[in-house]
Formats: sequence, C-alpha cells, structure tokens
Amino acid sequence: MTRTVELRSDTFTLPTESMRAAMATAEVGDDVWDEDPTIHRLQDRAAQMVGKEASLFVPSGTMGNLCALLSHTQPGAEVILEVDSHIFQNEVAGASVVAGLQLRPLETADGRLRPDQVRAVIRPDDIHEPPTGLLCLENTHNRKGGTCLSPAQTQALCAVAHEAGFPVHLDGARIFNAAIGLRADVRDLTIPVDSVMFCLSKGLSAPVGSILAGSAEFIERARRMRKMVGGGMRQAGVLAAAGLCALNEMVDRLADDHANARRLAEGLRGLPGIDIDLARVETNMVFGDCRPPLTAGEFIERCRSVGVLLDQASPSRWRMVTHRGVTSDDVDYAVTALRRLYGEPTVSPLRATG
Ligand code: TLP
Repeated sequence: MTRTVELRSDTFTLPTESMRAAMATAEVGDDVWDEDPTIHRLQDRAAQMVGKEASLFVPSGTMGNLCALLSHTQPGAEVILEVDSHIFQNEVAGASVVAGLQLRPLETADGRLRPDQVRAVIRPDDIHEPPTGLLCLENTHNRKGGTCLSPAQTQALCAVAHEAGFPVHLDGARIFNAAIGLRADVRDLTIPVDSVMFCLSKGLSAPVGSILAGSAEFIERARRMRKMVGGGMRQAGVLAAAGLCALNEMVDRLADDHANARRLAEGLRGLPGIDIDLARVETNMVFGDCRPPLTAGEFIERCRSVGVLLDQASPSRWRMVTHRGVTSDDVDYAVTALRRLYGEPTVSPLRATG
C-alpha cells in the first residue's frame, strides 16, 4: 500500500497523547466571565514566553490578527504590510470588511520589509489622506518561503513606526520556527513589537487555538474585540490544556522539521522542470516553481498519485511544509517517489537490477 506523506501544511498535525490526557482532566470554567483556570495558566505562560504583560487565547490565527487590528486602530486608518502577508492575502479582507482599514501592501523579494520602504509610505498629516495607523510584520513569512526576520531587522522596523507614532503588530503564526531558524531568543523577536499573534495549532501540534499577546491595556481591549467577533468561548480550558502542552513540550522539536525541510529541498534539487531556491529554505517550508509546460496543478496531481500531498501557491508554484507528522523516512520516501515519477536515474540497487 502506498504511504501518505502529508506536506500540505503544519496545520495537519494531530494532538499528542499528552495533549489528549491533559484535555481529559483539564479544570475549566466560563472564560467569557474570565473564570477558566486552565485558560489563565495558558495565557500567563504564553505572555511570559514572549515577554509581554498579558495574552489572550483566541480560536484561530486569523481571529488573533483581526482582534489586533481592531484593538490598535480606528476605521479609516491605513495599515502598512507586505504584499504576500497572510493578513493581505488569506484573511478574507477582514481588515477592510470588519475593521474598516485601508491596506498599503509593499513588495519585497523575500518577505522582509526594509525600514526605508516603510518610512517612504508613512502618510503626512494631510486632510486628504488616511492616517497611517499600524505596521504589520510576518515572521516567519509564509508565502515568501518561511523566511525569518532577525531581531535587528525587527528592531529597525519598529523604530521607524514608533518614531512616527504608530504601533507594530507581528503575525508570528510560526514565531518559534523563526526563533529556532535564527538561533535567537524568541523574546528578541517579540519584545520590540507592540503585539504578537502566534499559533498553537501549527507546528506546535495543538488541535485548536492561537495567542495574542501585548500590554495589559491592549489585551483588555482585544478581549472586548474577541467577544465582538464571536470568539468568546466558555469551557475552552479543554483546548487551553492542549495549548499548554504545545508550549511546554513541542517548541524544541521544531528543529527536526527544519532539518527535514532541508533534506527534502536538497533531495528534490535538480528534479526536471522544477526550480527550488535552497537559500530560501530557512525553516519548515519548501517552495518550488514549475517551468512551463509543467504546471503546479499537474505536478501536485502526480505527487498525489504516489501519496505525497502538497499545496498549490499559484498556477506555477507549490509548497511543502514539514511537521511532526512527517519523519525523515517519509522525506526519503517522498524524494525517491518523486524522482522516479520524473524519470530520474536513481541509486537504488532494486532499480539498477530491474
Ligand atoms: N496559514 C495557513 C493557511 O491559511 C495558508 C497555512 O496552511 O499556512 N498567519 C500566518 C502567517 C499563517 O500562515 C496562518 C495560517 C494564519 C496567520 C492564520 O491562522 P489560522 O489558520 O489559525 O486562522
């Protein structure tokens, strides 16, 4: 039987045994009344890990980002962000529809905004123009390859925003991948920003949930916004219990996912019709471009026929994401299967003898 190698996203990770056990025995209360002890423990631990005063447990990364936008800005403000950021590309225009914001996307080659680029688009105090209200960063940057923004780059960008008098929100869905990829302390990536959202349900393997962290006053506002958008949960301590396991047990192992992504990228290098930029493989993602006439859709279908599942990023581009559910043996299987599919010579002795 063909095996399945799930490379579509790290959102496919399943909860661990330890998470399921913690969920079964979690102490719970009504969290809209702020009376769920397990949620309190998760929020305290999460805030401490990213060096913030307070944090809020939210059902998804998208809702965490939306609550941050709503809490930092007023309708009519302009938000500066990268053109391929998740907030601009993948959050169903919630920033515009729900928060009434205008988005100002900036192009970059690798997801890393530059301070001069941001400075150049800050609005003057002019009655005709929307006021610049917020800068959003993304680390790791998903659509640009899982690339990392360093502590120095983060600080420099925050300095530009703060000098001009507006705050910075970090979409840090995979902030622990960034810290590990950079061999940095995660707090050096989060302390300079005013708020950070990170996900428990991606590489960290919790079934549900994200964290929004910031000052106590900011989190008080965000709590109200979360209620407004329907994210007030009741006995969600059962979910927070899994989130605590994610924070306490699952961070360090992300390094294995990074090693597997590199192994995958190196193994697939030179596949006919495919370009992979190895230099961009900084964390747990591998993106590839298909050269015409090959399309990403065709490539993905052929991969699926041998049990290797990947995600489409554009008509010519695909993405593979490594995570706890993908072993180094799975990576070797995927590489061998894809090389065979594309008629590459293989070193396998089985193949050599027919
Ligand atoms: N990303 C998902 C898809 O939505 C693309 C994935 O499979 O990678 N910020 C970033 C940088 C993200 O990558 C994601 C999810 C989110 C926010 C939103 O998180 P959720 O899915 O929990 O709303």
